Amino acid sequence: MSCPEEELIAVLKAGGVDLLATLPCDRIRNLIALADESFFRIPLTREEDGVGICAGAALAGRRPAMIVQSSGIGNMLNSLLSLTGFYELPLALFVSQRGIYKEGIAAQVPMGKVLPQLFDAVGIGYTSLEHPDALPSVGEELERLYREKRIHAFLLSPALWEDSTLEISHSLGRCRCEAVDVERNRKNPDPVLTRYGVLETLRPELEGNVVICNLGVPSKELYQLLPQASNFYMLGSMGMTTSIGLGVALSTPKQVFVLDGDGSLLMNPGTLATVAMARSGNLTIVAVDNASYGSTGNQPTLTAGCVDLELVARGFGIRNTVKAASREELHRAVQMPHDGPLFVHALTLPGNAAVPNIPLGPLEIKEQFQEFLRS
Ligand SMILES: Cc1ncc(C[n+]2csc(CCOP(=O)(O)OP(=O)(O)O)c2C)c(N)n1
Repeated sequence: MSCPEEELIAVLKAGGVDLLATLPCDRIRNLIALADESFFRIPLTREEDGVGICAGAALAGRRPAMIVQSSGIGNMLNSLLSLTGFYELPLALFVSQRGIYKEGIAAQVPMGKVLPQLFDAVGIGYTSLEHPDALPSVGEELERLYREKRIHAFLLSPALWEDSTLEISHSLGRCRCEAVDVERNRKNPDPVLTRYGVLETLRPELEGNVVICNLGVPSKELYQLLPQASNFYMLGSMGMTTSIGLGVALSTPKQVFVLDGDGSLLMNPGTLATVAMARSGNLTIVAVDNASYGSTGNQPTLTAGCVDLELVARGFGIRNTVKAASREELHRAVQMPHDGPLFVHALTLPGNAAVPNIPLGPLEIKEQFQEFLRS
């Protein structure tokens, strides 16, 4: 029996960690699920937010830690340096280091591989953990970093979990936030389709048009259903779907569809304000809201409880918004006449179709997409 996840949680407990801020990665889905049972855990919408929360907690005397993916470090760097490091506050970072071991997603390599050099360059100490035998050393380092009020990163190789016998059934968790009593502009229709069902339904409208698609399973599902040159499949850069779509819409007269996700939009909601300001009439954003981080194990996002993405879009100034759940509502929604950008809040059930990886590299995706734009 080997359970490095349980061992690591035990080390954190013994080290006095009393606040955990997390954003999921597929490789540490079991670790995060386990952490939920043992810690006061804050699920984040953006990794950088966790740096602020942990700084506040450290100011108040807590021993905070974060569990994130290597890509998330890119979102955190400025705050790590100009807040946590600058004020000499302690923070333990547990980083699922992608791109270094049996990596299936090429876009994980650029950030994951350079992480040690990056930490060297900015003066953040780190320990690479590749085997469960190394876990006991985490405790000593934890004690040191809280005593000396430093940031220290523990780089968790996917090899660490390779022989784990831990089995956790990933039933959809509940969002713990209180449902805020926002005045809803209309009743939310009940979801009936999964993300795949939404894409299947919208296939006739997407066909022949520019489609910018969210990373992870959404892009794989789109490729499976409608592999066309006018699709831009995101392979990384979570949070950028709508931003990319806006950039394209501002630069072509063609119709542009964005297929975004609730987790990704919550990572960069400010883009909706920019969309409202830019007023591109050729832009339709379909926010596929399955109330979860579907691609990394269905961990609930805050749309499961207190966030209504349509109200968020309206609040940022997008005037043409609509909710849709059924096939009929979806067709009607995307055909709605709109004089500025259109925001379709597609309420869906969680769940991923069993689809393979996209057999295209970034340059192939780019070149066929650019050729379509020139046509
Ligand atoms: C900066 C960053 N943090 C975390 C991840 C890991 N990650 C990849 S996809 C994903 C979930 C995206 O959720 P959502 O946008 O709701 O789409 P869904 O898969 O649910 O359709 C996460 C957390 C990442 N790729 N980049």
